[in-house]
Amino acid sequence: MAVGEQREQTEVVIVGAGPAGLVLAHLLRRAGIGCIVLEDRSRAYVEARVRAGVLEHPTVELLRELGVADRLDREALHHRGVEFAFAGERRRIDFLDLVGRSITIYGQQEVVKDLIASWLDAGGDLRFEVADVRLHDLTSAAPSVTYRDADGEHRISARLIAGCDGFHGVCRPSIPAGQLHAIERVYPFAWLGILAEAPPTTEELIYSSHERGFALYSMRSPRVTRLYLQVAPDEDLGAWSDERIWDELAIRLPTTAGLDLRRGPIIDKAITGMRSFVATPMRHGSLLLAGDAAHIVPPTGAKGLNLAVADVVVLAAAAERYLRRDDPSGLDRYSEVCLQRVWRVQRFAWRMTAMLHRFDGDDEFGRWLRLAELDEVTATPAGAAALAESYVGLPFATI
Ligand code: RFL
Ligand code: PHB
Repeated sequence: MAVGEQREQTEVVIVGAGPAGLVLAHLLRRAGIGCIVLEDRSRAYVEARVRAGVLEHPTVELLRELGVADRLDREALHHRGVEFAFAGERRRIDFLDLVGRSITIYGQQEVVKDLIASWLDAGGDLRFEVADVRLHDLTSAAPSVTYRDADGEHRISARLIAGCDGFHGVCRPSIPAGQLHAIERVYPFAWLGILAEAPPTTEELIYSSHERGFALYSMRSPRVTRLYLQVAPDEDLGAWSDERIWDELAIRLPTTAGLDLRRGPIIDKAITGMRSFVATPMRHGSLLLAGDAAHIVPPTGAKGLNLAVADVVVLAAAAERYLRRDDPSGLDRYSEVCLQRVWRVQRFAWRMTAMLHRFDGDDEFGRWLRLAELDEVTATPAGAAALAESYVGLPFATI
């Protein structure tokens, strides 16, 4: 133990204040379980990080149950379907008609802001800008987490540690080599995403499959559009002036069918690589991985945030059983229960990705197969219902 180290104790240390860590903190508070959340970035940084926008039905219901959906209920957009554009046509599928549920459009950073505000207002312990987070003695009876801040060195002893620190965090790499198996597929393209101060001119999202590559028309509010273009995996963002981005979007999106692609100031611009990744098992001793720390899905399925929330629902139930009833059976089943959903969602996100993107080197046969698949999911009731069921979100698992 380091000299001058400040020591504390809690029931659960949560590493990471993204959607997984913050929703978990609220779930644990509801169960009366003590926790401390550690975040290496500043509050301003995490509240400004632009990412997801599509919330599944079960995610929204949970945010309501947790009492953090007042602003969402006032400001979010509710979409009852999505459109697919391909082969010069636009076809819509209506989730509400097909499966009786719909989706909600509300920016991830808005969800994060609401979760943080409510957590701190009620006196929750959330420490920003902590440095050098390390996990210790994960398979012993006395695990702990150390970190540094302006006050010096800290050690928090806990019963459980929740690794909610995203794909590039420290929790997954803390598991010894040989104890974790990683399964990965990296796609030969990336997404260039922009946020623009331009009012959307259609009501729903448009997933467009074009011979020059995929494009997605999405939005955040009645004043802000969110748009994506498929680009090369090593694309240079500097090569994309605002004008070039708008011109390319105008080519790939079906602007002749009533979509007026209004241009406006671009307020965020970034390139994101595309991968599918699963780390298994999702538990090592007292460490439970959740969200992007354990798995990544390509964004075409709009699932990463929702999957992170689904994990922590299971994690909270398992933790409660262990900490309140001294029953470790939930912890023992945690990985298996989460991975069942993870693989279903992986399959859905992979399928959306394969169906909608241009693959360099693909032959004519492959291109026709993709069009046939788009036809099937937009023109047959069974095909559309299967897609709708996955898109709006499976019910949460119980443990
Ligand atoms: P996050 O959000 O990455 O949060 C992890 C947090 O941990 C912090 N951290 C650490 N803290 C302490 N110590 C350390 N050593 C730490 N290292 C990291 C980080 O600063 C951060 O605050 O993971 P989480 O909570 O698992 O949430 C996952 C989601 O963020 C992610 O899956 C989604 O954004 C994915 N995603 C989408 N998901 C959806 O459900 N619907 C969508 O429409 C959707 N669209 C998207 C997306 C992701 C995208 N990008 C940019 C990857 C669109 C895009 C373009
Ligand atoms: C978004 O609005 O950011 C968004 C929508 C649908 C996706 C991915 C991202 O599949």
